[in-house]
Amino acid sequence: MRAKSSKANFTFKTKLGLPTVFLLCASFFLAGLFGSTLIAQDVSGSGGGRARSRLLESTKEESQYDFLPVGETGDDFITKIPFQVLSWYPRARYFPNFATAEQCESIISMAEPSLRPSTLALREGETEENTKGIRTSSGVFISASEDKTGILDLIEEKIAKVTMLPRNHGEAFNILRYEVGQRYNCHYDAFSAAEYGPQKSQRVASFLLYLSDVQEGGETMFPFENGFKMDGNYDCQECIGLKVKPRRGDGLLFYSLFPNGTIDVTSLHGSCPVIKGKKWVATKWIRDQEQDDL
Ligand SMILES: O=C(O)CCC(=O)C(=O)O
Repeated sequence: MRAKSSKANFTFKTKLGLPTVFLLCASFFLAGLFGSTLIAQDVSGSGGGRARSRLLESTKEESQYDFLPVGETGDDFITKIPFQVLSWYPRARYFPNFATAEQCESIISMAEPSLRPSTLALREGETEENTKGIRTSSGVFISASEDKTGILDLIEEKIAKVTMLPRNHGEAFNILRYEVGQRYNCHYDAFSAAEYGPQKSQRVASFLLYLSDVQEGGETMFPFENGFKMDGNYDCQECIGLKVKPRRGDGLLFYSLFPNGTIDVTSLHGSCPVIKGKKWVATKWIRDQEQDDL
């Protein structure tokens, strides 16, 4: 057997000649190198490793799934939106690459000329004066219908898909910019009747779309995550608990209410001060009732 195979090799080399074999090997090597470079360019040309998964999201996997008949408002395709569960207390999910870099840039350009100092919903006895310093960002409200580019419309539709909360329950996007030292102290997005009086509707969930990376600081923090520090001895300035680092295009969803409609106390959250860089984020609050200000 051994002798036979070495004879076969010998015949192959002598028929083609050593220079031809060398040329063939070299061309296979070059073809492989060229091909892999092309593939790598395709990935990095759209923004590196994270961009690759962006290309894969929301794809229609027609061959992989056996589709069911859909209702009037259903989709005849499968949507893939990757997520990571960050916590059950509060119910928080993270969505890498929820929006593209271009979409984020466009939202920033739309918002930047109209920014004003951010405001707060005031409790009884609170005034603008005595709440100064709690929320120091600038912001502007923009609804999807005001955005002629259609980007906020797409984002809003995607948020509705991941929350399964109807689009018309959402407030307009609040686009926020935090500069160095700016923050939002710990607070609830839901309004307790005891503190804010009776409400026409209640905030159920919040979706934050990070429009920029932040070099240092600026995390969204949940100091009471899983009941931690809930004895009242916490200092929001410490920036503790579950911290979500802003990365351009990523999304964060959390629920302020339990399924029974009561406020989840572990949903207390805030924005750590930006230490280096700038933070841009688009917040969408989603309520239990339709919103008529859209
Ligand atoms: O900027 C953040 O990370 C948090 C924003 C926030 O808490 C809010 O807008 O209610």
